[in-house]
Amino acid sequence: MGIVNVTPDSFSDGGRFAACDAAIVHARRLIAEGADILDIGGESTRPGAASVSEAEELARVIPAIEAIRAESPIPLSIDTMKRSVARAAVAAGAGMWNDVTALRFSSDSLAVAAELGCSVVLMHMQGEPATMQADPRYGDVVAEVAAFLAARAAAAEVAGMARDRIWLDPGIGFGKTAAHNLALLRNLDRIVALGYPVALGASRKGFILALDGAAKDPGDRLGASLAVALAGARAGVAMLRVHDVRETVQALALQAAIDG
Ligand code: HH2
Repeated sequence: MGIVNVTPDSFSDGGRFAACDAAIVHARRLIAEGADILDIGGESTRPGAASVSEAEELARVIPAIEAIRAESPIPLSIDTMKRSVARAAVAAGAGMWNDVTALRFSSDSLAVAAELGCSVVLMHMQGEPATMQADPRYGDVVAEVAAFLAARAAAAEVAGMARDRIWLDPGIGFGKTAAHNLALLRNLDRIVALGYPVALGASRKGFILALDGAAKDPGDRLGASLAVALAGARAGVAMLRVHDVRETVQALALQAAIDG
């Protein structure tokens, strides 16, 4: 899964159109590099990130989804907490709703996802993006994340979602210390054992700094991101959410060739 962010604030002098244009160019590149699916997001969930209004988020992601859909059949995912954005994105051609709140943001998110009939990614997060990294605590992080994901998957099935459309994600970096993230990465098989396809997003994330203090620039975290991708694939993770598609595809191909 290649990451496409449509966030105008990340471009020094760009407006909405510039961000959409840049997102389409970026999407073309990720498709050429071998992405199987693109995750389109219009709101950063970075620790401390400001939230974005519904109108603004729609204005960012829908034109990008329509433009990519017009030129490529690649599966698309919408990365949003908002059911209205998910609804519009599915109408524009997205087939997956990736929700970092595991469909808890609105009381009827589960029902909307069931109605849309799309695939969903249910991710674990402790707290909220603005404050989640302040002081994350767990008794047993792996057991608690697994129990949360199992409960959300069960709730999704009760709401009417087909089991094979439900993906689980341990939420690396979402209300977790570096030690919590490493414990989850060491025990991915326990998330896989829940019986749903598992997605993993660790690409360029901040916990890598705990192992390489010099990697202050996220673009400097490729080696660690590839290490996590390979470990995830070995543990049975079915979808890797990454920035560096070509390098990840290459690393996975080599691992598969070695494994025979
Ligand atoms: N991480 C981010 C956003 N969405 N979705 C899933 N399923 N899993 C993740 O780990 C995940 C996610 C992180 O978002 P952000 O910090 O905004 O940066 P970027 O989108 O560039 O990764």
